[in-house]
Amino acid sequence: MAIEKTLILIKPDAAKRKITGLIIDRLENSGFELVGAKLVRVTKELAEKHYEALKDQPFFENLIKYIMGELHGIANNKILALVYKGENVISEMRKIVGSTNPEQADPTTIRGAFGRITTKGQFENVIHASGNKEDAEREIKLWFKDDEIIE
Ligand code: DAT
Ligand code: MG
Repeated sequence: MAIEKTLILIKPDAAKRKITGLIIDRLENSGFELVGAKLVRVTKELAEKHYEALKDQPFFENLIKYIMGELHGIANNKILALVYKGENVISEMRKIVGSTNPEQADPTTIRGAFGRITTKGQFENVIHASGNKEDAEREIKLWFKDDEIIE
């Protein structure tokens, strides 16, 4: 069993709706160790790098606006970024987070409980969690400096 780290982002819809605490409560109840936490100003460059694998998708442009907080009027494009560590933390956090489509997500998951699809078709799924080991390593490097991870 591998000790891994995973990147979590509390997305702007969650910040706007003041459910950051509820979400962190669920993450913390997993028992995994928090090893990184900070507010990040999301530049267009950071957003596009984070979602680079999706650049050809029709929803890409709105996805960038979403993660930058521009769909929700978040001042200074800020977002809360967290890193959790532990055995199989990547897949275990994905279970807690739930499916990408919030309407298909199990209602006991974070996305199932708090996510929605707007009438314009925007997925508002309240949280990001790295999908696999490669993504997690790339994403943590993108969002955090080495000395901001405390372990
Ligand atoms: P996940 O966030 O579950 O890892 P992903 O990496 O495939 O999902 O996509 C990243 C984000 O892009 C996702 O959280 C919401 C958005 N997205 C994905 N598929 C979508 C779709 N079919 N329509 C609208 N937004 C979508
Ligand atoms: Mg993903």
